[in-house]
Amino acid sequence: GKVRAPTHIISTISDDRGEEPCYAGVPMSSIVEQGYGVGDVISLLWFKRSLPRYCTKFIEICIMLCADHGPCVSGAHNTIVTARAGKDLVSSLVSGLLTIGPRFGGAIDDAARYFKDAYDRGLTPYEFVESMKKKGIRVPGIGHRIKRGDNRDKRVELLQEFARTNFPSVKYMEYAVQVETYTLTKANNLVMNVDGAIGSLFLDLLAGSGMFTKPEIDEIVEIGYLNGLFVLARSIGLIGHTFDQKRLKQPLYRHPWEDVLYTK
Ligand code: Q5B
Repeated sequence: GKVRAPTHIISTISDDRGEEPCYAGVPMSSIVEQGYGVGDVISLLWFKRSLPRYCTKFIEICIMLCADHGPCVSGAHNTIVTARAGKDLVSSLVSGLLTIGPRFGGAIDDAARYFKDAYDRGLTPYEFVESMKKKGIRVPGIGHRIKRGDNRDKRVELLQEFARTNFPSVKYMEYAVQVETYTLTKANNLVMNVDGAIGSLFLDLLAGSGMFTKPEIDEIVEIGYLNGLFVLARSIGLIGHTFDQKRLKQPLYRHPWEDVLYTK
């Protein structure tokens, strides 16, 4: 009989063999003609399904809110220095992207993991935060260099407002808010940050939309899809910073001696 030659790659998200490319089985002409947005494309290529409009709108809001946060944050700083060293777009972009991690922008997956585990196990915010402290782990999604209890992050408020109006349930977000209420009693900078807001709200999207089974949710949280939202979004800003530096013909950056503590 017929013997199928073994393949070296398995792929399940897209196919370019026909007349037009398909994303998760949806042809490009449908994507364009039916007015799909970038949230729909992310749904198809990352989650392999079409999600309801409020979910894709939420994804798009995350992308817009995280696209940039000024020139002083870690990622933009690296990109600016690299562009000023005369490097090309891709080098400038990746040098900024490489700063995304547990402290900067890449705490979304861990925020989702820890908030989910704590909520599902019925831990009170006090028990959760204190158990993290005992383990010496900073609560992902909590804390910011410039935002404070009396100067909240507007992006967090906008995400929460959208979810409270559009999501069927915001139980994980409300739990994260309770965690924040407790951490704010410890220090004024321990506010919920944009990573914590996206992490907790994405749990609500996954659990409340009815579009994912429990094993699928566990797999998404375990693999860690959500930092991808920040990586994708911030690429927009980092590319902008590269063009900005080139347009401004900025010279090689050298950090001033006065701003370094030389010590033995
Ligand atoms: N402490 C974000 O730290 C930051 C604590 C904590 C318990 C916490 C810190 C942190 C978790 C990771 C996270 C995402 C490093 C942040 C982002 C995108 C951005 C960025 C932008 C954008 C800030 C002072 C004292 C110490 C610490 C304690 C701090 N955080 N305790 N849980 N989470 N958060 N990252 O201000 O007793 O003195 O030793 O790691 O969620 O990246 O705009 O810049 O869009 O670009 O440097 O918004 O919170 O505070 O390190 O001086 O700590 O607070 O243990 O206690 P800071 P530190 P003690 S959003």
